[in-house]
Amino acid sequence: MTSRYPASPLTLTAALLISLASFGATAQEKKGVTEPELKYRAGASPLASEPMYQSSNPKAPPMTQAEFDTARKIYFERCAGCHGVLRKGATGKPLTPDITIGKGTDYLKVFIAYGSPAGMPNWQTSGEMSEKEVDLMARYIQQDPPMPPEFGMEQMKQTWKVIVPPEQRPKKKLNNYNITNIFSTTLRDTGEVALIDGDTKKIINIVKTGYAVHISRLSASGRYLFVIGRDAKINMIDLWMEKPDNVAEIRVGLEARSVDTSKYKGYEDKYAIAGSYWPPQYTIMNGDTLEPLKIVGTRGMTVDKQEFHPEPRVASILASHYKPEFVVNVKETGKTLLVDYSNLKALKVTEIETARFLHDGGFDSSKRYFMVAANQSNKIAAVDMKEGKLERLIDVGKIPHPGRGANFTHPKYGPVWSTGHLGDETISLIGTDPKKHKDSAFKVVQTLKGQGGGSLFLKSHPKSTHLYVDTPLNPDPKISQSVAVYDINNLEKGFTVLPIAEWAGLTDDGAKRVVQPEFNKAGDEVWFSVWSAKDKQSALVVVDDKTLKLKAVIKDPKLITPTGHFNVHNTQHDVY
Ligand code: DHE
Repeated sequence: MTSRYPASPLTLTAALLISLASFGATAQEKKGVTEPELKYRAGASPLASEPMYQSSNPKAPPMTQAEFDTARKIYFERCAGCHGVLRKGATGKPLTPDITIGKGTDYLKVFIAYGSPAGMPNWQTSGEMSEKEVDLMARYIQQDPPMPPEFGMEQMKQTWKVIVPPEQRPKKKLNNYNITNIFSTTLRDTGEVALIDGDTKKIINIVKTGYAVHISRLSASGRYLFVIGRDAKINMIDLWMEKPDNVAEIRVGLEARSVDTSKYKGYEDKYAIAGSYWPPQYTIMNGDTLEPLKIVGTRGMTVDKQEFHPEPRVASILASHYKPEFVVNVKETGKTLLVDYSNLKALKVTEIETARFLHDGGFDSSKRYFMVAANQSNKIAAVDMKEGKLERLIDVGKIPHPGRGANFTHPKYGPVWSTGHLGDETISLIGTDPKKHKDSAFKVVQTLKGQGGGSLFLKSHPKSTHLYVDTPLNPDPKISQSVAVYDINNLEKGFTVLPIAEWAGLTDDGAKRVVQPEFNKAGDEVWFSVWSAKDKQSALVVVDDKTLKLKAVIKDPKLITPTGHFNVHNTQHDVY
């Protein structure tokens, strides 16, 4: 980030600057905020274009309707990710009128223009907002927050389409693909996924999905692929078709990130579930048509201060293998819900107190323990899926970001689950075997030093002796364009760097961020996305896991902004 300190015509007083520090954060916090963290949180919300009602607060400074609408759009594109839709505060501070009116327009203008030590970007001095826009935003955040519309059963049904009804779908697999080794690759900025044959490395189909598509998950049988976009659109793709394609779709809200399907014995392919950011709720659907069956709101009290939160977003969702339950992680309230789907008419939900702000996570190798990052608390919560209780909250590095994490057998501590961090260069290894390795269970048994902060995902495989750690959000291109690989049997040796972006051989000057290691089914090769902007070339790079040498580069003009990729077998069986 560029300097946050004044060199510009804004009228400041020393008093304003001093009080700014108290509104924003302590000097100590400043040290910890890194560019990657800011970049990662400041995603644009699809809510910007939703109609919203403006109520006027007589105490707030005046705004015309046109000014209000412009400011609202800017707010949802730039600010809502951190401060929340209703400005109640998420990873950013609360900005409700009871706080902002007291601060006044001049104070707020300084805050927006120069940023704060706690991580508020310096919108004006960085050139991202004009002085006029800063003034607009300072007045806007003193108005009552406009409320996006709710999205209930009626709205969902209006968007629900069964493109190919179950009775007209193939009775057996109609193609010759080895579907268990297909990869579903997110093409983020085109709103598509590329289905790639893992054996031949050829693109099978590019399937239209939701806006800024986010993740893919599999049905228990491995036949259906579910994809969710940030606009809360779910696409259901049938891998048995001659050319796998959409068979059903629905929108479950206005903004979302997570989807999964029922995995427990007897409920295979029966239900799908998706969580939304807005409205704050989760929806259980029929597993072969996406018909919405049950919507449950997540508004409620926070785990720590036990205060009401009006918009607790649903972060990761995973299906238990132990019971007919979905694990639903509610970000702002810091609660992990175990939702028993065996009787939707008498839904039983076990509410486990974990920590704020829950984000991503996955199972340990036995699948008994669910390990989830409470990223702003710098903790991992281990939840026992068998007993339905919190096993332990574990302190890790700064802003853990595991994806689903990586499991492997540590030569000394036995089975461990691991996470990298956005905010520092460490990788925390946590023991997960309370039977044979009681002393190290649910403790950080070893901390590895990685290439740097800005890590999003790491991966291993039961057949591999390597751990791969990406760092796509590190500000140093050398680090963001390569991955670190550790030899699991010789962790003391440190890591080897693989120059993945260089191996891709791209000729333009794109960002080439290397993101998300993902193994093939056999566990003998690892795929990476080399992610550049929409108008630049991107690629996928495949590495031989034994030799750590380049095996293949997949390039195609249609592979625009590839980010996450999901191998059918590994995603279906939670192998990571
Ligand atoms: Fe993600 C998983 C939310 C930005 C790629 N991301 C998740 C999950 C959540 C989430 C809640 C867990 C889903 C689950 O398991 O059910 N992601 C968010 C955000 O709110 C955030 C920070 C900002 C935003 O505006 O969306 C965000 N995510 C990104 C990206 O910028 C990434 C790197 C590129 C992209 O495609 O958008 C990205 N997120 C991913 C991927 C996963 C993911 C690849 C799945 C990891 C896995 O192994 O399962």
